[in-house]
Amino acid sequence: MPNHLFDRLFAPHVGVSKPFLHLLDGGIVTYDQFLQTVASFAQALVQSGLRPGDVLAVQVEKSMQALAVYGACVQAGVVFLPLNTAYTASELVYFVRDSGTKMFLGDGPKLDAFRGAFEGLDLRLESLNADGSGSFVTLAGALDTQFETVSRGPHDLAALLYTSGTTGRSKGAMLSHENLLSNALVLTQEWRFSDQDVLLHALPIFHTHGLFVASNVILAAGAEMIFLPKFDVEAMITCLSQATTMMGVPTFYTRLLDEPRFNADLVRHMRLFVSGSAPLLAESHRQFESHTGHRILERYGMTETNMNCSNPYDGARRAGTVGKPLPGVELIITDTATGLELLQGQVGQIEVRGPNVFSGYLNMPEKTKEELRETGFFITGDLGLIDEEGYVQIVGRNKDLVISGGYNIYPKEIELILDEQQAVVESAVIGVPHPDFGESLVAVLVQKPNEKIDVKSLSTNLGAALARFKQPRAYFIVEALPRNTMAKVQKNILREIYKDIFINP
Ligand code: MCA
Ligand code: AMP
Repeated sequence: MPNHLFDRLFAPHVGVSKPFLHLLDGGIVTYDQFLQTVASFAQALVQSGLRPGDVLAVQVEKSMQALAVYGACVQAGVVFLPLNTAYTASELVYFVRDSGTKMFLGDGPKLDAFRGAFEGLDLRLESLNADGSGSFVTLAGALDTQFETVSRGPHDLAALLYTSGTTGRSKGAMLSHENLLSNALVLTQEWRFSDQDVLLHALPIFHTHGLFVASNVILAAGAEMIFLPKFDVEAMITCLSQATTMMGVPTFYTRLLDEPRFNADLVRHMRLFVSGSAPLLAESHRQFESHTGHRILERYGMTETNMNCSNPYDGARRAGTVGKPLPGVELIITDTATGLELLQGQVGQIEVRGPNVFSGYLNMPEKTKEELRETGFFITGDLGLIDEEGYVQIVGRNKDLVISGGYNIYPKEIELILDEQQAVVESAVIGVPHPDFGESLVAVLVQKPNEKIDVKSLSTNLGAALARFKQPRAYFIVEALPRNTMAKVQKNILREIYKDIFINP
């Protein structure tokens, strides 16, 4: 049966004995072994009662098996919903409810802790542990290692990825087989990936970058990955000599630059370093080149659109730019007020259209209409310009978003919780420069008269509700928040006041 994504990315590797994954313990997983695991997992999904179009939510540690769950969903026509391992039970309940998830696959010990929170939901729970064991794997172990692929067309849903929003409510971006496949094929070609490549993979696989950009490109090229459980400088230094390429967020590169053993000799053989998910400072770009002789290739994407732009493989990779729109992707700059297209060189909102662009937010037709025009252009919320040579520069954001170590954080979500805390009148959460994470969170609080904010218990409360990376790293109590004549909080003023607190603590 034809399956748009599976037929091109996975099926060609059935029976192939070439290595696919190199694991940290020295183990190797061949393509054939991986595809057998995928098929047995697809069998297990069916056995668990999932039907094509149903949603499987997955919050597990990175492993070969975790990646195979993604393949199994594609093969069985099940919609894959990966979730950050840092999410708390209360965050998970929202995703599971909103998406109508039929089954939740979680890390064993955590799953036990979540059972109470999930009570009352019509949800099957199975485990997949960091070491590749778990009830789901046991179930699959008794099943066939072949599976009759479920037919899926280009516009069928492949994945649902939640991205936070300016209202504080996360939105489920619906990504089709075509969105994922078109982008994987374009990137493979643009970045010259072949079956000779070995990618050093240290990104998490619950986001677009590590999952679709990295893993799909490797599958499309029939290449290999050194599959690290997480980013760790020591492991990176050990493994770089075996790799030809690496993808990372800017924090990966700044951390490597701080390591004396990371030098030109170590990476002389490397073919390509790709950076994205957050702005790479022009200074880091230059420092990397003078240190290693390599120019990082910076690209720009979003959960809703996959990758939009890339600096060229051949040709000038310009520091401070994200390159040109990828083949098949149209990118325009428009006036934020009128929506009319602006001229080259003018700053406005970035809009994109192409086979990579998602079909909308689940259960949110109004929100979809606001951001996805009838013409097919998606309003990214990023501000930028196109320079005289067609390179795109991102100069800011028209959305209240903070990117910390490559993770997106919408302040509204945190402010809503802070505003409910004892003795808090109101709050403003901002992102300020941070030497490691690029940006980090600061909470500015206004105290109720005659009451005292207890920051310690407030941050404990926040810890129960929000993933660690969304928790502010500094709190300040002020008399009042600065507001403009429209009574809107002037976060730019706050950002200016606190801009040095992590740089010169
Ligand atoms: C971990 N912590 C963080 C972050 N990561 N806090 C803020 N921001 C973060 N990104 C917390 C930990 O829980 C810990 O808290 C403390 O910070 C320090 O942890 P550390 O050990 O230094 O962190 P780590 O485990 O080394 O992780 C840092 C990391 C990781 C390697 C930069 O965050 C990471 O892999 N980021 C990549 C994210 C990514 O893949 N983004 C792509 C999204 P405590 O000390 O209190 O316990 S896709 C996307 O954006 C679009 C589509 C695109 O264009 O790609
Ligand atoms: P996400 O919602 O996690 O998909 O993150 C998408 C956002 O990350 C974009 O809207 C940009 O603001 C930002 N982003 C991704 N790549 C880059 C880049 N190379 N430079 C600047 N910002 C980026």
